Amino acid sequence: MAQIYESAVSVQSHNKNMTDLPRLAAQLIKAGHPLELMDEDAAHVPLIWVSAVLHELVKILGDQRVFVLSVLGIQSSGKSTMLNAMFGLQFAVSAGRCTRGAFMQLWRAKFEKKITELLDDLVKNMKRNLSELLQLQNTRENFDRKARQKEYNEKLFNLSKELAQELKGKNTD
Ligand SMILES: Nc1nc2c(ncn2[C@@H]2O[C@H](COP(=O)(O)OP(=O)(O)OP(=O)(O)O)[C@@H](O)[C@H]2O)c(=O)[nH]1
Ligand SMILES: [Mg+2]
Repeated sequence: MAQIYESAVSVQSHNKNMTDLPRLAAQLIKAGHPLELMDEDAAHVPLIWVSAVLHELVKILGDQRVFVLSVLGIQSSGKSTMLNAMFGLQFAVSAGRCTRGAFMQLWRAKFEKKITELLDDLVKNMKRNLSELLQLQNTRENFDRKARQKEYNEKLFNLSKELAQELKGKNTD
């Protein structure tokens, strides 16, 4: 499609079918199909085509935030495996080289929900940690109080013992 469109543009063709091509490609991208950004066999990036498709895609998507994540790496370094694992995509994975060129794919993410879930988890964890901390503090205070009470009782007992002995001594004098 890229070659046909760029040829048509180069001869200034205003054929409606030709000018419709980027819009059709943008619809395919929105439906989840990948777009070839670079044809590695020809070592060529069809800039006119890619720009026209992206322009149409922006029109279709409207005022939505689009984050771009680029993954570059040497052959068979696990780029596709990582993207598939992260986003549930279906890029071909193979021990030998399986991708030629560069592709882009649109992935719809519901970040708001994810952020809410993350925040909920964070708050839950924080609450759990805080209650564990309070429990620990209470146990320690309890323990300290008991230890202090025991110490006080022993002191009292010893003092009364000493007093009793002293009194006994005085009585026998
Ligand atoms: N041991 C190990 N193998 C991996 C890992 N990630 C991917 N692989 C394997 O490495 C091979 C290449 O993985 P791909 O995901 O196809 O690599 P790629 O970078 O997309 O390759 P090209 O698109 O051909 O450049 C596959 O056999 C994967 O199963 C990893 O973390 N550990
Ligand atoms: Mg790959």
